[in-house]
Amino acid sequence: MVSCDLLIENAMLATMDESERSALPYGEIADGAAAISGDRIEWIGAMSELSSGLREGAANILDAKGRWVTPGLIDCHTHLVFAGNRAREFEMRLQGTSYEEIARGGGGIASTVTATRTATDEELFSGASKRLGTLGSFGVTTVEVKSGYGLDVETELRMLRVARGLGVEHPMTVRTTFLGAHALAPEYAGDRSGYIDLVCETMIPKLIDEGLADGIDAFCEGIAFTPEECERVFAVGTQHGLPIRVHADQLSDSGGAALAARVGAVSADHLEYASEDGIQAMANSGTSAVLLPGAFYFLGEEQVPPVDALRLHGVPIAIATDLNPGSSPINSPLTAMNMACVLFGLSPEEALCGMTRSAAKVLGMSGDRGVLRAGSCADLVVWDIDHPSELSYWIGGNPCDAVVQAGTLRSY
Ligand code: DI6
Ligand code: FE
Repeated sequence: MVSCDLLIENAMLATMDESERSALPYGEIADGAAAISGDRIEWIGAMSELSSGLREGAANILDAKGRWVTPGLIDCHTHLVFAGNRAREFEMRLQGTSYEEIARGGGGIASTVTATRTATDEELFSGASKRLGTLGSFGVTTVEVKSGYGLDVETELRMLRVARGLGVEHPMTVRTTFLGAHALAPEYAGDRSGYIDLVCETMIPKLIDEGLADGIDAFCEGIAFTPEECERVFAVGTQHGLPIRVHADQLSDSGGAALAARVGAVSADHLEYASEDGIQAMANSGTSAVLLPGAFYFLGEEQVPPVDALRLHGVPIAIATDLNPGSSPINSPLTAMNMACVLFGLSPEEALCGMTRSAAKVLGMSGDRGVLRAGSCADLVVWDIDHPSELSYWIGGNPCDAVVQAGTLRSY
């Protein structure tokens, strides 16, 4: 007897699957159905091709009533574990002080570091939990979470443990990234290489021992670390098999894109100031771009990332919130998609691809997440919209009607 645990029927499917028979935008299958068994999509296609046996054998049926169904959204770049907020610095910036000036004056990332170090694990967890819940309410099923507001051994490890705990407590998939090289720890002012030693020789071995990180990242920038300093960190990460991410060329052309290519990074993120050569190098090394329009918007930046060059060289483009208290206090993937369209000139289809298929690639989950395909993980969202372009169109509001996470209907 053919059977499945859940059948979603009468759905407009935006499969986002390039290999899908449908050559239509969004990998559309009109009047479609998806049969789910366990945590997998067992079958997906047009209602007209659905076998009567599969329908009769379905333990549960969800009638989408013509609504759109997409893959679960993937936020592949967040800093959602932190304490405090930086609303006072926001006021200062509005009065004319720049983000870099605040950082160089001891504020910025350093002020979140102070708040994070003094917060208890419970405080860190509950703040991050709320933010994760909000992302989940917008159809996010997979989230990447970075450390980087501890900058000492104990707090970096605590942040990663809290992030791991989020994945246990929430019905969402959480991937962790170690970002010890986010800023110079205040104790190491004047001893940059001493801090990089601490990251490489103490922090990384400890987090590897505890299995706390799925990837490694560094902030390559004038106010953070040089390409050479980042490379030292990445060399040790690579020894331990951690995929590399790079905060690259956000505020200046710091050679971040070229660095990402050189070290074989899975992604270079931000890229506002990336050079054409850097983009070409990324294409050659198979490095994806992650664009973070929330930070561009909130910092009032003017130089947009080289989207045409990314397209021209065939570099996959992911979009993420960069959710953090300093440069991107944005808790909605849909608002980030809207900004990617309005500020960076992406099409709504590119923006949705950026929050699904391309984001999955960045997290090493190609094929399994970010597309609706037989055999892939059953993370799906049912939306109250007439067309998927609406996901990038509305500013505010939340058309998310239902989320299936790994085959189970989720309550938020
Ligand atoms: N770039 C960013 O936009 C965030 N981190 C980074 O490397 C900002 C983090 C912060 O200001 O707290
Ligand atoms: Fe970031």
